[in-house]
Amino acid sequence: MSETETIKRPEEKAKPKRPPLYKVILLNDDFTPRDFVTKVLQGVFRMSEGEALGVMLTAHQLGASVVAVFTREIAEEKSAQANRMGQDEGYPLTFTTEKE
Ligand code: NFA
Repeated sequence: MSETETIKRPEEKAKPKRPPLYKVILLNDDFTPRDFVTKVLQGVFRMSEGEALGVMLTAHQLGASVVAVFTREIAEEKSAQANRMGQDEGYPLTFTTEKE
């Protein structure tokens, strides 16, 4: 430490804060075609076909599946975009976000 450097009180110490993370969750429904769900996951969440099939099948079998984790703004944007793609085709496809 140089002689002129300010000594910070502990409560003033620079604390690099990681932003809180939000999960995007895919919910199952009885109407949206499996192939459509898989295509949305590939397009919006940049998944390979295999990854998208795995996430789609998990939601289909268990009722819900974690898709990915992002900062709040990105999680909300991507789930809104994916929900809009379902709505545009008349499907009840639903993605939600949840703070980790
Ligand atoms: N359960 C839907 C079907 O059998 C497929 C689906 C999977 C929908 C995951 C939504 C989420 N067509």
